[in-house]
Amino acid sequence: MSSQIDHLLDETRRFPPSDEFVAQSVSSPALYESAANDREAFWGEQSRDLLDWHRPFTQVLDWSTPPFAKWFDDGELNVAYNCLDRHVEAGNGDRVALHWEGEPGDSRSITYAELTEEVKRVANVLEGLGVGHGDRVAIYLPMIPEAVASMLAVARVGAIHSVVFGGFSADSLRSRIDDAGAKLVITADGGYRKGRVSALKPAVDQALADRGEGEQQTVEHVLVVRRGENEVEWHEGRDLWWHDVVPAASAEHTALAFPAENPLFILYTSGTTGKPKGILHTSGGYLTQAAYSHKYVFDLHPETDVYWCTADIGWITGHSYVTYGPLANGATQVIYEGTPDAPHPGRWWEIIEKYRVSIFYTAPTAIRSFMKIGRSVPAGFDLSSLRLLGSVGEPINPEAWIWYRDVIGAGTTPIVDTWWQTETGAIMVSALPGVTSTKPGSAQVPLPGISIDVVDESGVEVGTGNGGLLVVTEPWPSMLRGIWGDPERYRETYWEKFEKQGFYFAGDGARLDADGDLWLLGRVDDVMNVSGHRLSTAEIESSLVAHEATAEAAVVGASDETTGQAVVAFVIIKESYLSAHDPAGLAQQLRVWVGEQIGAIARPRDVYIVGELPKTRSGKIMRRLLRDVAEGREVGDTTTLADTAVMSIISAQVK
Ligand code: 6R9
Repeated sequence: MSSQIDHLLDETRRFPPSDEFVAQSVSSPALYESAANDREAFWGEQSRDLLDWHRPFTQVLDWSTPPFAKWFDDGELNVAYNCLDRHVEAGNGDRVALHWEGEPGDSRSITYAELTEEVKRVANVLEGLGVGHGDRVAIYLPMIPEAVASMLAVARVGAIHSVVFGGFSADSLRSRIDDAGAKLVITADGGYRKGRVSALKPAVDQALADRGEGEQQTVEHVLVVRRGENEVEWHEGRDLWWHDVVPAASAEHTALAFPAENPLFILYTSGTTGKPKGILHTSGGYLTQAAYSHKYVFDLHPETDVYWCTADIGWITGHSYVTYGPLANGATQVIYEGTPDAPHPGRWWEIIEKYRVSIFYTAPTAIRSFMKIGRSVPAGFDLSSLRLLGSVGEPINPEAWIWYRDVIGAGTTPIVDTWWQTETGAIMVSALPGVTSTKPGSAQVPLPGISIDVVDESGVEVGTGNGGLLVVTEPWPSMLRGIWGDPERYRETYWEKFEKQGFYFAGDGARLDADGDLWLLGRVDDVMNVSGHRLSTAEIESSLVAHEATAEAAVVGASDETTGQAVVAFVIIKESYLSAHDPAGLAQQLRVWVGEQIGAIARPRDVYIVGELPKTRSGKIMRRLLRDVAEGREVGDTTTLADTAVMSIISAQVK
């Protein structure tokens, strides 16, 4: 690891923005100066500049009871009004909000006026179903315009959405519905993925079925969009077709003002334990930083740019950089339903050509998989509309960075590598494309108004040239406000480690180079990053041991050329199972099992059946050693193992 880091830190290539780019850029060095002068005043100005407040705030930040922050606390606003109505009122109703492209090639372009009207109708439907202020709504939809409209309608009535990625299983959906106590689920019959319809409604039916004793069924209705036209079961009285109720609803709906700290959404993410955390975000601060970062990091010119972020709304990137940031800024954007390679490997480039996309934001894992296919595929399309590229989700290696710039960006576009998390709500570290000379592989500098440091275990700054832990040293507007239903876990997970200093602990390792630029080095906890998605080792282990064959399981994230990390599992099978069953094919069965239990993204790349697991004397599994095996390396120091022979046995079994 450390020789690899040294190699990275030798990176000397610099890419200053062109004079033309600087001349037209919305950002300037003055932004840094003004934030440095008075951080809170800066955020107050940004918020007033970027948003419409029904009732202006008089105080920017209340940090009197850390780690529970309040931003713009006495202000009132409506988040959906800020993303929709005000653009129509300003005369931009005819501007396209969404160019939607379905996987099979059907498409729809929806203006701000049309989207506003649709959201008003949906808001009326929600209120008609008794969904209002503070209620929770689960959204389990493919990437279709109704997904964005649903989020905004929930926000409009002051309710709280919990979007669950459509690739998650019925079990994962069920636990999220139950944890949030959702009253309504919005779903679709199915959506297109990889050239065929993948059903969604059956997973909702399953998630809502079989409530055991003591389990409460909070869901009253299921609103179903017709998309896949696949056959679905129907629960009279509970289920409603979107196309029956939404067009019939009134298109008049007044957006009420809600307090700045009104909860906006819960989004579940993996932690170090098996139970996903419901990250809670609120309204005014979240929308301020989503809009601010979207404007300055992507150098947005809403009248002329066509922006495309490839993230699904099931992830935080889809929340902040598909729904809230772009729409608050009145941007025109593309959303795409399907996979990058359906029906052909040039699909994304075809979409960029079709809509003349100018700003493109995606993940390193996608870039690396395109690199594998080769430059001849993108070369077949006209990508000359692109003027800015972004990256998110995991470190982007310099090779992929250079390929992205050369092959997709014609060797001229700036690249912004954006570091942030579900918990931070919006981008925290990134170049500003009209200001910063970019450096391949480094996320570089905190945004104006954000304070980041790299410290050692005791919270002392490590200084340039050294590695340590990434911390955020001052509260920021879009910071999480807590973990749904578990304030203690919030404090423990993020604030306890540096309680004395009052730093937020991000869980990432980082290093500052001689220029003071940040290099992200991956998670320091038991969280893996597969294709930019966070997965917990504990959650997959608990799924594996839930299988009748498994006695014990250990999961590690092993480096993978395409996906960044891949899930590799080591499993001990029960004697009793072996005496009654043939173990052939069991590894494959376990892979499928995890996919069914959690979702396809959690399916292990490899499952190794082993006789023992490496443990310390206190019984802690030494995942570091298993990672050595999974990555085909010489196994490291085994002296703290209870049984030092165990690693050579495992290595032999894996080969
Ligand atoms: C936005 C998002 C957060 C974790 C984070 C870190 C990794 C995200 C990164 C990056 C290096 C970047 N991460 N962006 N690492 N460079 N530009 O991905 O949120 O799904 O919560 O994941 O992803 O490890 O802690 P989330």
